[in-house]
Amino acid sequence: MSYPRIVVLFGIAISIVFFAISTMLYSRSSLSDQNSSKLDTVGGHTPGYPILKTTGDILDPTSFVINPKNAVVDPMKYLREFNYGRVSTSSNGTVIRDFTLIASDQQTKEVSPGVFYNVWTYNGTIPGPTIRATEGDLIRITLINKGTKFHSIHFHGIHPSEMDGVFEGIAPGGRFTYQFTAEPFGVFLYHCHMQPLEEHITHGLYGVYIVDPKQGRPQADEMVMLMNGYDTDFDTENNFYTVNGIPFYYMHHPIQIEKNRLIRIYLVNMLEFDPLNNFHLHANLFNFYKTGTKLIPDEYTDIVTMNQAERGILEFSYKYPGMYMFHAHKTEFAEKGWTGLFFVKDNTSESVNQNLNVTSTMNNTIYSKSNFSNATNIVPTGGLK
Ligand SMILES: [Cu+2]
Repeated sequence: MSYPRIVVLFGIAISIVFFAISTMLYSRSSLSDQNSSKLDTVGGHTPGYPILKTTGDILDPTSFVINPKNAVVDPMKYLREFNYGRVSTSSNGTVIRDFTLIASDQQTKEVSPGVFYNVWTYNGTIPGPTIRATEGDLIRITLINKGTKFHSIHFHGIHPSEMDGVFEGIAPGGRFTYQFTAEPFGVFLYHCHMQPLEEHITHGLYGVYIVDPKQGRPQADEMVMLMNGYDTDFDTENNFYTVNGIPFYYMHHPIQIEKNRLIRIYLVNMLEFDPLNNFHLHANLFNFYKTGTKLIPDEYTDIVTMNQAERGILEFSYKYPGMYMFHAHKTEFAEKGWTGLFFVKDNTSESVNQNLNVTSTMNNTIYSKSNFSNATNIVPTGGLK
């Protein structure tokens, strides 16, 4: 046997032994790792599944520290704030409601802790103020454009062509008064309709418009929820998803409601770029009134899915006290901010669930109402109930 041949055979033998030993060691370490805590931390997922990719987005921030002055909105105030306008009556008895909306497009606001974004707003907030009237009222909305681009307001509902806010843009420095009768009753939206449309919408020029039926609806704890998103890196995909303007806000500040009390949510989907969005309620079901244009519910369910601009009214009450989640049942949206909590209180026994209110007490000081009322850039529409 020649010398080189011995070297080759010896090399092969060494390789086989090395392979056998390493295979044995690998399988041993795999087994032992299943019992160690090492793999438990892989993206929070079961070993073997891909690690959660965030494309650099911030997921639920553990310390929620937006300075209220920098925030796009105070979500707790927005939740139950309905603007009824400056009210007067015409000679024939028609109720007239006057509103003022100021469009701006040069502010930079914090949409998630540490993430600043050029917001375009009506009256300084995203979403813009909720406008509310009763069917048959005459609505007059004066838009003052304090921005640098053409803007308009396009209302959903029934009105003449020239009040549709589509063909005539309001120039920077200009103003225009939209005037129409509130009809029919239901939940609607308004938004800027200037081109490029997706740019004007994704930057924040939208809000909710509610028309009440003449006979009213049953007494309830009423709230508005508008679903949106923010594309903070301008790739026409959203990086953050929210209900009422700030990701995860209601996770850190649960919405307090009472046991057995009727809750009514006016829900609107304004999400740009993603074709669908939805709302799922935990441990409960709700009556759903599509577009709110009928007094008989269309569905009794725990989830409703909407395309952009779709909306409806949800009615429910909680039978048991405690903390309940609501969120988009599109996991990506939920994990990027569209998640919140209801804290159902049993007023008949105050002590129940005191210890459940952990997350809300944690951050109340940072986001207190008094801090928000000091914010100077929020413009009144001219009428709160
Ligand atoms: Cu616009």
